Amino acid sequence: EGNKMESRGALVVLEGLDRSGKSSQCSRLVSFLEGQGISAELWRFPDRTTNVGQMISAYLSNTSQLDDRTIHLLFSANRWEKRSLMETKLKTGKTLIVDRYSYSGVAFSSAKGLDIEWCKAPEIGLLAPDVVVYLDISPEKAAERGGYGGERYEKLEFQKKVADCYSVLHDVSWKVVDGCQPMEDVEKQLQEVVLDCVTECRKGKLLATLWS
Ligand code: NYM
Ligand code: MG
Repeated sequence: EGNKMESRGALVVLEGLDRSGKSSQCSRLVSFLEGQGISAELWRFPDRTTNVGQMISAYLSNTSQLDDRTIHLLFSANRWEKRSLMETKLKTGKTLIVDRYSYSGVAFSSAKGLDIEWCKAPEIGLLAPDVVVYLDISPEKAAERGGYGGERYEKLEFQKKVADCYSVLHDVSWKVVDGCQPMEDVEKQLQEVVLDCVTECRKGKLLATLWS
């Protein structure tokens, strides 16, 4: 029998340009939390393991071509197909550290010129993160970091547009961490933000939905 009063986990989202250091920081964060006795899991979007995720992956690796709105909706569907599992995990006390979420969806698609409100619409009703951490790095610095992997979107000119779109989405609740600092410093700042967030959720902060 589970304890019905068990506190929920926190929904933590890391956002940023390609090569901003999100993926490394997300895994470090999960290890850190587990070391603190906080049950946590690493999630990422796109989740390439599902059927939808495989279509996205083929698009990103340029082995398939899709209309801009079509791929936008697939990215969104990839979050919708995980929504109920996400909610269950949070309610059973797991903290989820999520590498990209709806903000990537909106920033990357609106960087192509799609209307931002149109981009946000399919995200409405997804779970709202308890905290969004933006790993801030200039597109130029990101490009210098050992180059990109060669997927679609991994081009300096496009990343500049993505950075502009993120700055439009950005609100006061976001925690901005300077991604150019030494890895250990970024790590420390993230730990602080996330521990505070976990505490708030344990105290009963309600789970909300997008777009808020
Ligand atoms: N991306 C990611 C989108 O365009 N829309 C989305 O909704 C999400 C979640 O996919 N360049 C883009 C951003 C990345 C690319 O992500 C693959 P990653 O984190 O490199 O696997
Ligand atoms: Mg990538």
